[in-house]
Amino acid sequence: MSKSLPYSVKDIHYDNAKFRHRSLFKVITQTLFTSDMRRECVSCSTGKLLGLFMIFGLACLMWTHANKVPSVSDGLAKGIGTDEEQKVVTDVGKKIKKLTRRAPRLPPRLSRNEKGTSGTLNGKTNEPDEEKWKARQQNVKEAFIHAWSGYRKFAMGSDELMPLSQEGIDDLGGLGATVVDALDTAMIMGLEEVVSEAGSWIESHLLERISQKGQVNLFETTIRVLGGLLSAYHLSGGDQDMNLASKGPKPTVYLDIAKNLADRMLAAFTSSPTAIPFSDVVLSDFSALPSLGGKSSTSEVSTLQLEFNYLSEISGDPKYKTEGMKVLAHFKTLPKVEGLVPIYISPDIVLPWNADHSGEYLFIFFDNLAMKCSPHSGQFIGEEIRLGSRGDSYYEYLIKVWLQLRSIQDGNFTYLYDMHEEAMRGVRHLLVQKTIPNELVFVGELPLGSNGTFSPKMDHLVCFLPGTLALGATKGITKEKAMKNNLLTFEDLENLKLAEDLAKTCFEMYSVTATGLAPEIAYFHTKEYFESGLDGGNKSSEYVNDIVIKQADRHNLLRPETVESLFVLYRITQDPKYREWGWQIFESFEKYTKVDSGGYTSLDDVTTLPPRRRDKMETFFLAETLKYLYLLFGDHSLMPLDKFVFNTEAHPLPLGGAIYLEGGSNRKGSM
Ligand code: DMJ
Repeated sequence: MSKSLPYSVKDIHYDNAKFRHRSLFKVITQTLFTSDMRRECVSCSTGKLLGLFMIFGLACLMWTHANKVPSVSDGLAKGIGTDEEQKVVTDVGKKIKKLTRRAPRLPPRLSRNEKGTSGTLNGKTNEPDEEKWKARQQNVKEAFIHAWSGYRKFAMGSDELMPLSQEGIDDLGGLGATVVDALDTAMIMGLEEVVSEAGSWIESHLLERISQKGQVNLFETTIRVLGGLLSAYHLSGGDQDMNLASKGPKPTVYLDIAKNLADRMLAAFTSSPTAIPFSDVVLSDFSALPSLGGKSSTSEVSTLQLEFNYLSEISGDPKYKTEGMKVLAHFKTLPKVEGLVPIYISPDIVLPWNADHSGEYLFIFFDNLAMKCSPHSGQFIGEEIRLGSRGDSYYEYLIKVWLQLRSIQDGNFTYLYDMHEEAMRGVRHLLVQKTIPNELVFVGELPLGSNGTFSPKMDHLVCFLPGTLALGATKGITKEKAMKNNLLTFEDLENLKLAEDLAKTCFEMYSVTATGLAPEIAYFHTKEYFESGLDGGNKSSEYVNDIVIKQADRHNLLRPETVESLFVLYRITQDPKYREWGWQIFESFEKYTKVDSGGYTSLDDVTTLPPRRRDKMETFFLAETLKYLYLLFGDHSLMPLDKFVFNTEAHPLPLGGAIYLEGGSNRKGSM
């Protein structure tokens, strides 16, 4: 059971005298002879000197009194003095304790700068400013309505909208992914009509689709469809035995469909010979298969647990959590590079002694039969390490699953917190570098090609990391509160600093381009790497020479990671600059990606004006990008980060409360 946060153990690493226990004698002598005092004493007046002696005398007096305090056993044996006397001795004891108390690990004070930027979350409301943000939040709501109406008009029931062609496309297995992904954003925004349309479609069509559809990707279906259903269940009051939605289906509809879907997806876990699930499932016949080539993405297999755990919680059936958590328990046992992991993993079996290791594949011989296997068994494949594609949400779920399980005091999973800490240390040590000439902080990749060196390349996907770092540092409460309560370790502060530096870089990836929108991938100017003529097109940006954007990486898919981190950082640091950055990004989306007839489109090249357009509105634009912007501009009491954990597709799941207990009953309704 992890009743308290694992802060105190960190103390022992600090080589700083002020963190160690000090005797009363040392406290007094150190107070008298600190360097400041010594400096003053060179010219001190007799008055000051007398003052010092008085303090010393008083302390000695208290010390003698304290020594007279009888021990508890003395008291019991002899029956100690009057109440009054006892009060005096206890007070003196307390005073001494105060004097000898360990100094806090870090001063619970904010710098003047931090105080100055606390904004409205501090309790001091700045009304005209709040009006401005309310209006901006309304703009985001209108953008969502525009996106939804395009989808509804041209693509209702398809996975995604192609806004230029004005038709739908099924790229995600044909489960109407946009409907389910968008639903909880509409609930949060209070858009009853959309909730009713999406909810009714789900009620009338989704079960049928699930039972008829063929192969879908386990990860995409979990984070978008299962995650969307679970969030809708919670937000409509399901786990409180209420129906909060005035329109649309009853919450149990979402839960029943979620269970049906997850029961089919369990095949990915149960068909695999190892703890690593297969990448795809065939929904119609409850079967599963590995990806072509047998490699699974590390991020995919480790980004299912928030959803499966919550489903166990609300359904009362532990099987989902059991299967999902086996994966992370297996990851715990695997060798890592300072907590960092390769981006591929194999779900295959352990190889027996009679395997031929000579080629790319292994051949196992049984009599005259040869069996072809991929070369590992539930082990990582290759040496590519990155926090971008195929690696990203592994690092996101370590801390989020820990937060989820901590909130139900399930202490069996503290290893997740340790893995998170180790990984973030690894990021800081092996992957963080600064650019030339302006020292932007970025997170690169390992290794570059076959020579195994660092690559100064960062996917936009990595921009989830500032949010994850900040969440891991304060566990969702504000930095101010965490500092007041002395909850931040030195390492937490380092992670927060990296979060803020990296968020700036992510924002500059937008502002350095002609459109104000980030490319899919950026390279960074370092001592070892630069290519001229590949800037973002905004010559007035201070960072035009720090960021290199290659031809093939210039697209923008309406991705959410940067605004997600801005939202989390705003909630945690209360620094209003994050809202302003978010607003600039939103304005660029409005200017260059909005399609008049309905919907928003991804772009082919963000570095030229007017930008070439692609023809797709990804589901995460409604599920994540617009939701995070709406929350960023809104009141901090909406979806607080210490009460909700967002899955990687921005579907909020409640922390604590009605969690299923192993071997026990479902504590439904105890939120
Ligand atoms: C989303 O589907 C999820 O956030 C996922 O983890 C990776 N990225 C896309 C959005 O960019």
